[in-house]
Amino acid sequence: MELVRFANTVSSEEIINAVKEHGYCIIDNLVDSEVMDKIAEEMAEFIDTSPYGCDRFLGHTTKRTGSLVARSETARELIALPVILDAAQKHLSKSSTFQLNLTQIISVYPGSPAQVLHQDQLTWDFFNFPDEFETQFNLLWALTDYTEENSATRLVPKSMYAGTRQKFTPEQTVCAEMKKGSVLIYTGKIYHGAGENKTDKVRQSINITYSAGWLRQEENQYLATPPEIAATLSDDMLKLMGYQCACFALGYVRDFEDPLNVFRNKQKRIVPGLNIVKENGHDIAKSYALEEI
Ligand SMILES: O=C(O)CCC(=O)C(=O)O
Ligand SMILES: [Fe+2]
Repeated sequence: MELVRFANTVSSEEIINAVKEHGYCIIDNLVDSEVMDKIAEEMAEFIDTSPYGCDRFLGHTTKRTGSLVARSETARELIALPVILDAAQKHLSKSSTFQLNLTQIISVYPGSPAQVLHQDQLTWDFFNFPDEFETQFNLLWALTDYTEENSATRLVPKSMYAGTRQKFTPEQTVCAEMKKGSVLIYTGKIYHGAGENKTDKVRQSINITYSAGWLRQEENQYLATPPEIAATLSDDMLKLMGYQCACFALGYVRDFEDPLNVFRNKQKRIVPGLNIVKENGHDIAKSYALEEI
């Protein structure tokens, strides 16, 4: 089966349309392979010391190494790539805010068996989200070339509306082969999993996922990035990490203060923004403004 793939001139609109129709797409060479080499270098010491997975899903010969915002300055560029953020915002637009959900390097070592096919959104307690509600916008960046032999991620095209706990055969999957610097983008609803690594080399990807602003993040961004590093980041990056309120009131601090301003030691309180909509007879604020205290 032909893979859904784009050149790196693709627009965010084309990305989200492909994800809506097929559940995934690949963008070839979205960044230069040197960007990947830099991230690999910055993360090498952490990958060396991170543990193998503790169960079959995580993989007994697969390592996951997180905290990319804190550990890799170059990874921050990937996390905040404008075309990706634009597509994430559009894909998750049923929610008034979206956020960084997790960052990790996945290293699949030689001999690793294929991972069970799964939907990433099952992370939220296997909750059966409605088809039209997108929870996640997920990325696997090829940190090494991705081949069928070295465990490139396998996906079941168009499986995103099949419902939870479905089973698929390997024959129903496609293999996301791509070069280093390319990226696989997929909805949290599509069935997928790492393939088997039949080679004698490690396969590595950078898994960066974004989620609806009101869902609990998988990777705890407030603790993963120590405050002294967080203080050096831009407001936009901090907001993406969750230093902002979702849906008006989720995440406020003390006396209805805005988290980013508390973190920056500014005295501001949240007030409803202009975007107030009527839902079930109630006025619901979909955004907020800040007022000096
Ligand atoms: O490593 C891969 O190819 C996919 C990993 C994955 O899907 C997961 O851990 O949720
Ligand atoms: Fe997954």
